[in-house]
Amino acid sequence: MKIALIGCGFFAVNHMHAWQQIDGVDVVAICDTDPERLALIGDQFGVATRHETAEALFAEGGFDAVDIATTVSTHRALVELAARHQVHAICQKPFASNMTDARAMVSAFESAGKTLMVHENFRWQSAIRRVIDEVRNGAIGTPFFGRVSFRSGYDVFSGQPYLAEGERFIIEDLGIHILDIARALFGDVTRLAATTRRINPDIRGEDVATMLLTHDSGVTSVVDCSYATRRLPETFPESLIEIDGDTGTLRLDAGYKLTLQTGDGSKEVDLSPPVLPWASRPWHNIQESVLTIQQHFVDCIADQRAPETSGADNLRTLALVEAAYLSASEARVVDLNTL
Ligand code: NAD
Ligand code: 89V
Repeated sequence: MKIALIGCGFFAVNHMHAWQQIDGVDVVAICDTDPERLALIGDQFGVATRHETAEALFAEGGFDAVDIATTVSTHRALVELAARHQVHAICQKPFASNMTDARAMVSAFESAGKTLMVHENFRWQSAIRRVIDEVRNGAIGTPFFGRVSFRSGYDVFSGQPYLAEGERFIIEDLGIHILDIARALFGDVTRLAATTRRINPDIRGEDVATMLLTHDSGVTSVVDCSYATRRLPETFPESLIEIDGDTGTLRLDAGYKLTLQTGDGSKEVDLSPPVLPWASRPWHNIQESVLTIQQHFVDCIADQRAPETSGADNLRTLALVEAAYLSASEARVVDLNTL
C-alpha cells in the first residue's frame, strides 16, 4: 500500500515510525505547509517526494491512501480532497470541530466508496484492549458501573503549544479518547451530564472535566479527566479503569496493573506495554497503539471490512464531546438523540 502523509508535526513522527514497521506499506510522499517540518521528516525517514500544499500532493498522486496528521481545523477540507481523489484516508482525532463537518466528511467517503478511519488510538492500547476483551468475554458478568479516569499534571503544552490556545481543551483533545474507551466498554450513550473547570490560569480552555454517562446497555459510567492533578506517581498517559459487574469487579490501576475479582478469587496481571525500539517513556503506550491502529487500517482495507474506529463510528464519540460542552455550558443533562 502506498501512503502519503499530510502534516509532519509533533505526532506525525510516531505515524512515520509505525508505517515503517508495517509489512507492505511504503510512505511515498509527504506534505506540510511548513518547509522546515517537511525537510525534517523527509530527511529523517528518507522520503524524497515532498509537497507544501495538499492540492499539489493530490495533483501528483501515486498513492492509495492518505494519512492526515494535521490539527482539527484542516481535517474537513483534507478529508473531502481525499474523497474527491478516490483514496482511502486515516484522519487524526479530533475528527472534526463540529457534527456538521464530521457528518459531511463521512458522507463524502460513503459516496467515494473508500475507507475512512479515525486515528482514535487510545482504545487500541494493549492494556485497554485487554480490559475491553475481559468485559466483552463476560469475565465480570454484566457490568452495571464503570469509571474511566485520566488525571495528570504532565506538561502537554511544551510539545503541543496549540493546546493552551484553544477555547476548548481537555474534552476535545483528551476527553475524546476517554469517552471513546467508555463507548468501547459499555456501548452507546443516551444521556450525558458534565461539569468543567479551568485551574491552570495560563491556558484558555478547560483543563478539568467530569462527565456522567447513561449507556443504552444500562451501565452508568463516570468519565473524568484532568491536567491539573499533581500527584505521585504521575500516571501520564495512563487511563485508569474501574468496572463493577454482577459477578465480579475489574480494576486497571496505575502501573498497568489489572485486578480481576470474581467468585473464583482474585487475579492480578501486569499489562505493562512494550517499549517499541523507536518509543520513549512515558509515551510508549500511546506509541504502541499507533502501530496497532495503523496495522488495523491496512488490514481492514486488505479484507474490505469497516474499521472499528471508522469515520461513521467516530460520529458517536464526537457527539459525546459536543454533548459534554453543551451540558457544561447550560448546566443540564443532554439527551444524545437531540444532537
Ligand atoms: P502539530 O501542530 O505539531 O503538527 C501539525 C502539522 O501539520 C504542522 O507541521 C503544520 O505545519 C501542518 N499543517 C497544518 N495545516 C496543514 C495543511 N493544510 N496541509 C499540510 N500541512 C499542514 O500538531 P500535532 O501535535 O502533531 O497534532 C496533530 C494531530 O494529532 C492533532 O489533531 C492532535 O490532536 C493529534 N494528536 C493525537 C495524539 C494521539 O495520541 N492520538 C497525540 C498527539 C496529537
Ligand atoms: O492524545 C492526545 O491527543 C494528546 C495528549 C495525550 C497529550 O492529550 O494530545
